Amino acid sequence: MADSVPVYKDLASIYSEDALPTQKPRWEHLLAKFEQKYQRKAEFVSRSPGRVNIIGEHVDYNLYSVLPMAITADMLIAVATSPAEGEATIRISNVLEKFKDRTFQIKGGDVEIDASELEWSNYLKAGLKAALQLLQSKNLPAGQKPVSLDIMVDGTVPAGGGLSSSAAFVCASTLAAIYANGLHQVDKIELTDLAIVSERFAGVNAGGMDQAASVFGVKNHALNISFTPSLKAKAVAFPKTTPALTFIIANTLVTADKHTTAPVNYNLRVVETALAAEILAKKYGLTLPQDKGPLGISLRGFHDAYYTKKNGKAADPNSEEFDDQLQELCQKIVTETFTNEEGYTHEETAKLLGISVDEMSKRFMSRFPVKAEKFLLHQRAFHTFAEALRVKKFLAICETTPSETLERLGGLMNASQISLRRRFHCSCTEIDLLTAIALEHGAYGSRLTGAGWGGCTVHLVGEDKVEAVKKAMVEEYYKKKFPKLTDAEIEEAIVVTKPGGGACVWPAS
Ligand code: NG1
Ligand code: MG
Repeated sequence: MADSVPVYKDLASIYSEDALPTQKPRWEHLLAKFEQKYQRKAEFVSRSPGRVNIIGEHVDYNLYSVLPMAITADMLIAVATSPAEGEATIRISNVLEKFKDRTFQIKGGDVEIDASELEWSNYLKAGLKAALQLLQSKNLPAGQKPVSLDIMVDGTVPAGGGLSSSAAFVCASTLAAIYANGLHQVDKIELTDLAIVSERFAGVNAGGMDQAASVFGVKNHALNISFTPSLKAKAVAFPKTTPALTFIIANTLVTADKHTTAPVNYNLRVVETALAAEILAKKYGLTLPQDKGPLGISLRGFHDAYYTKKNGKAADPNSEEFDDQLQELCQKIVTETFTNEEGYTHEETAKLLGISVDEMSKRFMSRFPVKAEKFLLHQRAFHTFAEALRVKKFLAICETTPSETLERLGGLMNASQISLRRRFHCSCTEIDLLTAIALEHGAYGSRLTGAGWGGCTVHLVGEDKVEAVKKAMVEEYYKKKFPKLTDAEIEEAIVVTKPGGGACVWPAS
C-alpha cells in the first residue's frame, strides 16, 4: 500500500514534547517573516529533518542496508502560491539574512542550475526541478501550468556538518513544489527517489540513505533502510536498557565540503568500490547486473551474483546465511583477490580489469572525476562487506536485547570507527580526538557519522553518563581547540537528540 507523506495540523504531531517549547516560537517567527516579506500569509509549510547515521557507513552506494535516524533539526519551507501568467516566478528568502534573496523563473517547465557554484538557492532549485519532472509525468489536467511561488526558508541543520542539511533541504523543497502544484498525496518512496535525483542536480553523487531517512523518519525509532531490490525503510525500536540508551551528536566543527574535496575522498571511494566489484566479477567469470549503484554496479551486485552461481540462488538478506557470506567475502574472497595492501596503480588496476587505462578512465572516472595515484581496493572492499555485517549484528542485538546490550552495540560502533579510520581513511584527527574523549568518559561506542573527513560524530551513552561525556567534550575538545567559541556556540555543537519524525506538510488553515 502506498505510504503518503503526512499532513499535520498541529506541531505536537511533528515534534516530541521536549522540542515543542523551542519549535513553537521558531515557527511563529518563520510565518511572521513570511508575512512581512510578501504582505500575505503562507498557505503551508513543508518540513524535512536532518539525520544521524548510527551504523552502516559508506555502504549505501554499494546497496547494503544502513541504520540512520531522523533528528529534530530540520528544514522548514513556508509557501504561498499564485497562478502564473506566462512563466512561473519563484521568489525565495531565508530567515537568516546571510542567505540572500533570490528570484528566478521556470522556463519551459524546467529550472536552470549552475552546480559548479556553491549557492544556497541551488538546493531549492534542484527540488523544484525534480518536482516538475514528476508533475509532467503525472499528466496534470491539460492547461495546468506550474504555479508561481513565494517562499521563506528556515533551517536548523548545520551545513557541512554530516547531519545532512542538504538532504533535508532537497526533500523539503521537492515536497513543497509538489504540494504547491496541487498534488496533496505524496508517496514517500516517490518523494525519496525524486530527492535523490534532485541532490545529484545540485552536484553531489549521493547514495540514498540521507533522503530516505529524512522522508521516512519515525519518532523514537531508528530506520533500517535497504536499497535493493527496491527502497524500503523499516522502523526499528531501540532496546530498553538500564541505564537508558542515549545518543550524543558532537560536531567536530571541521567542515567537509564535498564540492571541493569529492575527487579525492567521497567520489573516489565510490569509484574504488565499483572497480573492486568489477575486478571480483571478472575473476569469478561473472557479469554484474546493471543496478542502482551510482556507477551502475555495486559490491552487493557481486555478492548476489557470486552466491547465485555457487548455490543456485542469492541468500535472503535477513538470513544468517547472508551474514556468513559477508564474513567469507571479506576474510577470504577480498583477501585472496587483493593481495597488495599498498594499493594498485592505474596500470595495474586496468590490467586486472583486462582493459586499457583509457577505457577504464572512461568507464569509471568520467562521470565523477577522481584524483588518485593508487586505488586501495583491498581496504575499501573489506570495509564495505565488514560494515554491512556490523549493521546486521546491530539490528539483531536491538531485536533480542541480550545481556550487555549497550556494550555490544557500542563495540560494533567502535569497530566501525576503526575500520573507517584504518581501511576507509575517512576519519581525521578531530574525529579521533572526540571519539577518544567520549570513550574515556564512559561512552559505550563512538564513531564518525556521515561521510567523515570532519563533520559530526555520534556516541552511544548511558543516560547516567551524558553530562560527564558532554563536560569532557567541552573542556578537552571545544575549549582547547576553539578557544574563541562562546558557550552558546559550544552548546549548539553538542546535541543530545531523540529520533524524530520524517517529512510532513503543515497546512496553514
Ligand atoms: P553526508 O556527507 O553525511 O551527507 C554521505 C552520503 C551518504 C552516505 C554517507 C556515508 C550524500 C548526500 N550523502 O553522507 O549517502 O554515503 O556519506 O555513509 O552524498
Ligand atoms: Mg549532504
